[in-house]
Amino acid sequence: MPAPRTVLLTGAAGQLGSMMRGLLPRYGYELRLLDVRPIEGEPDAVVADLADREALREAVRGADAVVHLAGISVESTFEKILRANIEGTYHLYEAAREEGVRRIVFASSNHAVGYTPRPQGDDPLIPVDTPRRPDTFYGLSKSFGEDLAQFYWDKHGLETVSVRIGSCFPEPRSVRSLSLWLSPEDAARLFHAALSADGVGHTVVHGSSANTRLWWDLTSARALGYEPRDDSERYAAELLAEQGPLRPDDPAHARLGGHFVTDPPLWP
Ligand code: NAI
Ligand code: 15L
Repeated sequence: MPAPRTVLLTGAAGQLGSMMRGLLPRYGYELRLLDVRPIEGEPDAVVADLADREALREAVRGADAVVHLAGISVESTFEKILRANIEGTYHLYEAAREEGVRRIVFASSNHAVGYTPRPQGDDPLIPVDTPRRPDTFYGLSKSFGEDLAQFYWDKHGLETVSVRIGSCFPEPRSVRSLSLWLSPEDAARLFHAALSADGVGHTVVHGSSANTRLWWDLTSARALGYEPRDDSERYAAELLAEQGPLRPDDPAHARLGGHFVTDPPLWP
């Protein structure tokens, strides 16, 4: 596949989207922006809901690839998750297929495998083919997105890299996220690798920096050419002093998904 140049960034108004708007052009991409919310200072951004197939078709037309960040990014009611994340991602894939887009980078999440016990002691890192164990309706929608991506590759030859993002914020916010943190700069490195690697078919990768306390295996991400440069360890002393160490007897500390595992489900 020729190196993509024009990339549609969905969810461009969000916190990750805003950081990627600043970082991805450094790799030579020309970004088109889409979000259901207007973006200040970006008059050309497409303001559209993922339910609007026509708007999606127009937005992807002529694009080489899509970085799909749009959607509800935390737990919500099943109805809202269904509309934005499950149906919305389907609409995006259909628009991409209809317009001949060759590759999507899909923002999956650690919450697709949130019930997985975190490694303790000498336990091995969690492999990327660990069974999916969603911890929320939100995590279920990411699990669906990964299956959708596999289906569109097998059925239509539309490639996807599903990035199971750990925790991507300017700085880690908790002791748990010392293990899962993906720095914004490493996120851009990983998205660039996912956009530019050859022959990805459907590849699932873990999205974290090179954290000292890493819980999951980055081999499939590195195989795309991703070379993380950041490590959350420089935040460890302060976060541990504030929050104390993770307790193995606390279910929210013992599973990958953290409090998403123990929070009660949201009903309409
Ligand atoms: P965010 O909530 O800040 O941004 C999501 C964006 O999607 C928002 O700007 C929102 O307006 C837009 N959006 C929501 N529903 C939409 C719809 N129906 N149509 C069009 N746009 C819609 O979330 P954040 O943190 O920027 O995350 C981006 C993506 O990465 C999300 O898909 C999230 O699930 C995923 N992710 C993020 C992680 C993180 O640590 N930030 C971790 C794991 C996954
Ligand atoms: C996610 O999937 C969320 O989108 C983000 O807001 C964080 O909660 C992150 O996971 C996390 O697990 O830290």
